[in-house]
Amino acid sequence: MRDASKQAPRQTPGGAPSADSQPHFSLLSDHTCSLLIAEPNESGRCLSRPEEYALGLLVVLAGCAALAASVTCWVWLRARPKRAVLAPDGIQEAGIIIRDRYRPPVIVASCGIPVRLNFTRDEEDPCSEKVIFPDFGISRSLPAHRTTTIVLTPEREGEYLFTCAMGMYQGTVVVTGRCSSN
Ligand SMILES: [Cu+2]
Repeated sequence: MRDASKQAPRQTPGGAPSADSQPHFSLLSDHTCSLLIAEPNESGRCLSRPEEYALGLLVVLAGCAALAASVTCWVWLRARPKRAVLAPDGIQEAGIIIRDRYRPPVIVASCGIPVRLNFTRDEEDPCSEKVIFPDFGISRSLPAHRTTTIVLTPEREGEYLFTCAMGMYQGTVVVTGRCSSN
């Protein structure tokens, strides 16, 4: 829409064009506008400096908030635990992909039922050649690009760490629920 104020140059009372023959867009008075900021913006509004700063700050804050939210979301998705699913043979089962880390890093399992963990090593990084479950006395070699199955039977509630040989990759089996043995 054409701004009615975008009209012909103002005329001085005498009829001759004024020295300031630029079209005048401002909602504020010419004088206020020129005091606060040199030029009106495209929408025809004359934004004062404080207004512009506030707007800029708002944009930056909104950007930061959006970034923080997406980082939180990403971290949450990455660390989201996976529950082992009861297989037809009565054993709980979960798959873990190894690529730069254990994916997912947390497996939730019920107490007193054997847990079958299928490790698929999707890399050749020597870091992940072995997986170690210190609490179960298990140390197993994992051939690259293959799935290796490890079965453990947690008898107590708790968190059981598993790592690569150097401890750089870390995962946890979280055992919950009533343990039949105690
Ligand atoms: Cu390692």
